[in-house]
Amino acid sequence: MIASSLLSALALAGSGGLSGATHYPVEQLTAPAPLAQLGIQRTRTTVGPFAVPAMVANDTSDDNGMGTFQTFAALPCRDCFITGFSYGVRYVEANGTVSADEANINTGMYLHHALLINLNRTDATCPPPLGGVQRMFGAGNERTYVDITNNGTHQAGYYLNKDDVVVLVAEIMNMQMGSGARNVVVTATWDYVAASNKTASFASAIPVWLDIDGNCGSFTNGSEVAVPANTSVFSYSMPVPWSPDAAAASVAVNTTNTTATPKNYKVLVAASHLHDGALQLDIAKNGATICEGVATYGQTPEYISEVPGEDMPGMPGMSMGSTELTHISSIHVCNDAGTTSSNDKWSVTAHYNLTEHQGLETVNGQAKPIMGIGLLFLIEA
Ligand SMILES: [Cu+2]
Repeated sequence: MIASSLLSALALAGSGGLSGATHYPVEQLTAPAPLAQLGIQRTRTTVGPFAVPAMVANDTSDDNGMGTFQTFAALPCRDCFITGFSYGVRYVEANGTVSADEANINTGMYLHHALLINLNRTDATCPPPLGGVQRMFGAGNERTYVDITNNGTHQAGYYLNKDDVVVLVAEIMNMQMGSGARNVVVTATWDYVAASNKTASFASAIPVWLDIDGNCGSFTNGSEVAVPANTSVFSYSMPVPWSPDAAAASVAVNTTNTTATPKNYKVLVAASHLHDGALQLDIAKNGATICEGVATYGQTPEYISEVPGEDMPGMPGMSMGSTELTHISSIHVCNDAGTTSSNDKWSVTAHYNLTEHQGLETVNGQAKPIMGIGLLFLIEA
């Protein structure tokens, strides 16, 4: 709920009230060979510290333990193409250094979601005024790596202008009760290539947000949808499908060609964001599923939390032994998801089963709102 008001403020008033978090030194990483052969480099940027408040025992709100942060994003380059992206979260240790390991749910830190917003671009699915800024990339605790090139088989990326202003909005939850705020940083691993790169020529990719909460859901409700009261098994679809003709405006910004109205696109990537309790997100074109964003739980120990058992009779605080709770650790990403044209109708449907996979709950056991978001990257065909 907090993030939506921040997003709409960004859309309507710009970046005036933004705080400037520290941008830590950029780390050079090694891009895999198929990417490096195209001239693509890989770096990791780090922004923070952000103090995430602890959960409070008697706070039954959805936002108990939630910290919402917005700051200027640390960008890897200018006049360049971002070809791959993923988020991470790390702790800031007592001595001020950043932890080598990820901060994740096994140690009580949960990346609800993080978004990059380009203030100089318009959104493909949400019209202005709210969509007068562009949702550029987003993910949640699944920390999906999106590779627009599909391991070097496509020469395409998100073009970052010399003067684009990009804002990071992060919602991070501290699942530890009453332990005081913990400082974390948000990391971003970027694959990128300079526009002047001579090894290959890159096409400009358009991000497209498909949301069960509607085209402007991020701005109006933070894309959060309430869980139905009477069932734990349910599916939600986008209220109104989206057609690609609206994407023409975004293309024009990148190409300076303001008259052309492109009709055909390649869908290079289809990624998904879901909350715990989800089975999958179906991304559909004209009613036919193009990509099944299947959620997988607890693949590594970082994605498994310990839930304290019931108190022993007469011994408050002494639990009967904990149980393990698995959380979404990856969501399937579809590369090369076909083509699309102006008349196609795109939609997403999120399938949840809170009996099979426990969702996020408030301290008094109420189901928290869920999400279902598809993120496409298109290029002109
Ligand atoms: Cu989310």
